Amino acid sequence: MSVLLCAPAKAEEVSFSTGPATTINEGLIDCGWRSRPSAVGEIMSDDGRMRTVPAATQFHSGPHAPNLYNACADVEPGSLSDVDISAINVVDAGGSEEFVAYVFADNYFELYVNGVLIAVDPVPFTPFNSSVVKFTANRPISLAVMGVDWEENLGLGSEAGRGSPYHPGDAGFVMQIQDTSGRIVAITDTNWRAQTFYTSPLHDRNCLVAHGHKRDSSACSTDATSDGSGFSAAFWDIPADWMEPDFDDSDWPLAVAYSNDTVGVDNKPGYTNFIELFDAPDADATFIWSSNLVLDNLVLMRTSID
Ligand SMILES: [Ca+2]
Ligand SMILES: [Ca+2]
Ligand SMILES: [Ca+2]
Repeated sequence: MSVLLCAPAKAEEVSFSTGPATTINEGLIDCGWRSRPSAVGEIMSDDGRMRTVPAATQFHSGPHAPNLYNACADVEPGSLSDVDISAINVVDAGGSEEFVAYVFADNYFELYVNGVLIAVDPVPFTPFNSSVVKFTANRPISLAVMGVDWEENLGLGSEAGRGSPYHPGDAGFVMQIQDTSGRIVAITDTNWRAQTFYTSPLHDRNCLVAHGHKRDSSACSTDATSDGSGFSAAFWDIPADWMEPDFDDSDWPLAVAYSNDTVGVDNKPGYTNFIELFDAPDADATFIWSSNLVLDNLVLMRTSID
């Protein structure tokens, strides 16, 4: 048999869907009035593939990250000094050196260390929470993060807000990692790689520039509307081994940094109560994401620690 006769599937090819997804889960958690429902949907893209929106996650199978701040769990310390870090369980990522990671995601993250899933965000959508994850691993350490900007209008990348039923929200991911001496060994910065795999809403598909690893939606509208029900979404297949230490991410774009003001954290105590971590003066972790903080809703990010 000749494989040359078969055109190889182009893994980086974009496919589109139109309109709302079908809800398959009304909400991964229930946090009452304080929370937007973290619903999950499915929609068929034009290539005949069923897509899970905003993302297929391991929320039910992965280890939930311990809380730094989580109003859903009534964990609301006023500062780091009110948190007993020594009581946090240590996850084994296949090594002996111990580390602690502090994480804030808008809205959801899954964290892999050396290919091992060590933490999933316990609050997929809102209220905004933060996490503290202790793990053991051997250097060099590969870090791989799935970031998801959750959505209320499934498949349409938007939620009710600011006077519109179809307001496209923004995203962002920030993390700081220390060793046992308290030395900061990793922060989110523009040395990371970041690639989008789900971009929505697209008022007009032609605004998207998609060639191979270039996925540029900067020409696309981010305006809220009164009716976004007919908008499109763009999908790219996620490589099965994207979280592995030896995955080649050299074709992915570098992460883009976003300011606290742009992400809008000033009213989020899961962040502001811990600025000595997230805005450490000697090593200020910055919010990172792909090139479009608003429209790119499932972004994979990678870096490594020597
Ligand atoms: Ca969250
Ligand atoms: Ca910062
Ligand atoms: Ca968004």
